[in-house]
Amino acid sequence: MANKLLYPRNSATRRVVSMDGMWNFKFDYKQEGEAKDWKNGLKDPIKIPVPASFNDFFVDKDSREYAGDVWYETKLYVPSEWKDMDLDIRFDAATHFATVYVNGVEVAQHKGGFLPFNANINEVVKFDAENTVVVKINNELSRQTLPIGQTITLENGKKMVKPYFDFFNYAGLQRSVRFVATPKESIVDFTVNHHLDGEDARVDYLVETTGESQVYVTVYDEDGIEVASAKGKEGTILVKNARLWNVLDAYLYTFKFEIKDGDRLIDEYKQEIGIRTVEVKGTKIYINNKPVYLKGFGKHEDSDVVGRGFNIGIMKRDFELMKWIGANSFRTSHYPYSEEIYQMADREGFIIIDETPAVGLFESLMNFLDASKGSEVKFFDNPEVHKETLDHHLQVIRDLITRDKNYASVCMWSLLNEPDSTTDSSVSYFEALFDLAHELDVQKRPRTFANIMMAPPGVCKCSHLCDVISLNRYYGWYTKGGYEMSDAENGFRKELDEWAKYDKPVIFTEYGADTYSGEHKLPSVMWSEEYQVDYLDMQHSVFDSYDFVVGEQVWNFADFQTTEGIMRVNGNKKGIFTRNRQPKLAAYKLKQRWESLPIGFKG
Ligand code: BDP
Repeated sequence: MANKLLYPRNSATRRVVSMDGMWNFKFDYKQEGEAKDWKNGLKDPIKIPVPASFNDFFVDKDSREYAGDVWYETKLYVPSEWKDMDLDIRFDAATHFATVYVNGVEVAQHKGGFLPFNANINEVVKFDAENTVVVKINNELSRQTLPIGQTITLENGKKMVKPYFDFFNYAGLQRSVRFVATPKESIVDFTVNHHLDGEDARVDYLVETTGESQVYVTVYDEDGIEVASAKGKEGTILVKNARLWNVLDAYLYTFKFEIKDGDRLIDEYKQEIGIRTVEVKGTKIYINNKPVYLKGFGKHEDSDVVGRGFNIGIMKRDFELMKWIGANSFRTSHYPYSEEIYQMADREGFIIIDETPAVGLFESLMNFLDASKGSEVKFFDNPEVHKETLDHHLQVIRDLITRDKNYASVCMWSLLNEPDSTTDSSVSYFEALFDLAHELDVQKRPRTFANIMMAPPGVCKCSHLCDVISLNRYYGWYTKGGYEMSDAENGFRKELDEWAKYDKPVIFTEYGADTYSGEHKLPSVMWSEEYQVDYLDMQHSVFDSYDFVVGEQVWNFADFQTTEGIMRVNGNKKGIFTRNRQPKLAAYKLKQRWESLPIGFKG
């Protein structure tokens, strides 16, 4: 039985109650929460908002940098009307480990900070009464967590995380929490796969339920008119004259799934679904049999004050900016994003490269910056990586595909970001990931991973596994920046000449230059807004000379928070927009370029 990951929705048979708001909260500095039974409730707590990262609310550094357990608590009132239903608390995410207690009893444990899980409370719930919900969350990093990092203890006894990645290790209940009541016999999951047939579409579907009663599927168009229907847990629906989901021209049908016993409705679940196909042929990517060129960004879920907390206003602004600038795609670098973002991408017609949280798979005793110097490159030589880390990675892929498979916007899976793909020991690890993604995804979407600069053709041992090759490249920034830019360009072209031999589509999932907003200089110098423009011009002239380069996603959409260090000025400044979502000079240049490139560029 699939993990219950359907997005929580009210329907004729289902009840969803938001648990977002102010929760009680405590740092567990002395690691005493277990011994003192905080699972029963918190004494002298402070208040904290959910959803949000806890880090940036506080004015002291110990709170912001805190590593270890934190405890959240709230009350949940459950009416007895729902006593015959299946009762779950649905966490959209809890970063990175969570243990959930209801009325003092442990009801769930979950590893991984960016995918949903349920805590079933059937056995412990008190009806017509307040239930105490306590969540213990741990944000420590290790070689077995995704993302990867280290947790050290300072001489003063305080713990500190050392991420092997370039974004702040925000944590807490960063996404919504909901109480969900579903019928005992219910729809657990469904999967759709699309085929185009002239003007029509055939949609294969599979519905998973907890019982044996009859399943019905009805499809409605955007005007609410019924256009097709079918009966049974598995089958094919014919949608005549189908209006397809196209890039920046989305169309969403509503699929209604029902379980019925005669006329009695047992369960109902509705979801908007875009009908489209995705395919790779030769060096091109096709959506609905038409070649597409990807324009857009690597992003982060990151904003002022709430950190990585889902922020519906920031989401709206980001989509408006992406439309303004002429983008058509983004990568969920470097972890699966909040589900609302995929729903918005479905509605707006954006292509998503959906990434796992597998970042930092590079051996380094220091941090991300050392890793990127390639000082030590033996991550996959470590046997334990092939057990616990791989097991977790495979579980993340299972949950990611279960959660996101039906979104039309999701057109590619990115299984890792900048791993050490240069050793023989990496190959079997990668094969396991690529095989699993292929097996689980009925739509057989292209698989990729974001390749790091130190793994060029001939050195990378895993690129052959990719359906699309994704490159993160910084010629003219990390190598040969400034007046050496012409040499950078030559090196860049030499590398691309080698990738040509793979005969696969190549996209750039990262290229960018740190740019301090408001810093101007003519002629340009590195870090100035003018330099970001010069840098992008060079990159684009290179991309445009290679027919197999079919996508460009600038690093990054906006400035974002990182760990402090000598390479970062209160965060990474490669944004085309500032952290508060205002344009830098390069935004206008990109807008000019992207508005002039047709969707089928190089097709
Ligand atoms: C790449 C990483 C990304 C970093 C970026 C950078 O994939 O997370 O933020 O470089 O250095 O190595 O800006």
